[in-house]
Amino acid sequence: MTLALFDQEPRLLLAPEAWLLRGFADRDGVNVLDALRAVLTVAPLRNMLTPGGQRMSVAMTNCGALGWVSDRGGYRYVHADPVGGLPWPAMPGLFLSLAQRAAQAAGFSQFVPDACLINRYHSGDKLSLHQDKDERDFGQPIVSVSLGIGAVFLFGGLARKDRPRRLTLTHGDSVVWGGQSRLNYHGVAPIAPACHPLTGEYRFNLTFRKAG
Ligand code: MD3
Ligand code: FE
Repeated sequence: MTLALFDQEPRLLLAPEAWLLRGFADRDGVNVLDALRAVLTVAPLRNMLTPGGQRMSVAMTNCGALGWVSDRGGYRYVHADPVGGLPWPAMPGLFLSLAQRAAQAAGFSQFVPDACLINRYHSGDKLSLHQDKDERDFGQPIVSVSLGIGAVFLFGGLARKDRPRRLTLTHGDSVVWGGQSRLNYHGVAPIAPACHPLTGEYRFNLTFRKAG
């Protein structure tokens, strides 16, 4: 129970066409995590190799028609899970509706994601500064949903040298990046050890994209 007086501004403009929706997924958190657990039994989390041959600290998997993968051959979207060769599990209806509602709240009314990348972070895990540019149409926004323990998100500019802003993302926060901010550099600082009642020592991030 949170007193309304203590609520934060629910819709914060981070940059042109980039919105932070604090607590957007709060009411769906338990159900999203239930659906997530079902996905993970079909497509287990794994630590992918970067094209340079380094093992990523963040564990990843996907649901939806397309899944993002990285290996010695590079970054790409594929229809089948390389672990087992079967199609990625379908995107749960709740994931799709959550992503579409978040996109709508940020002014993107026609978002139909076909890919959901699932990232799991533990203490010390990080994601180096990068751009998301493996998708076909940069006119499509990206929706992210954070669950579990918090993270310091690094939000840079269009050039790698632009000093990133640091933004703490906590359970239920959603961010929508589109238009002029679609190709901004971003990353996640090393995760501090913490515990969340619903996810234990982990942070999960769902990233919804229209990849194909
Ligand atoms: C800013 N994941 O998997 S998406 C990724 O917390 C990734 O795991 C982040 O970056 C995470 O590629 C959350 C955040 C994101 C996605 C696209 C963006 C931020 C963005 C596009 C432009 C600017
Ligand atoms: Fe990214």
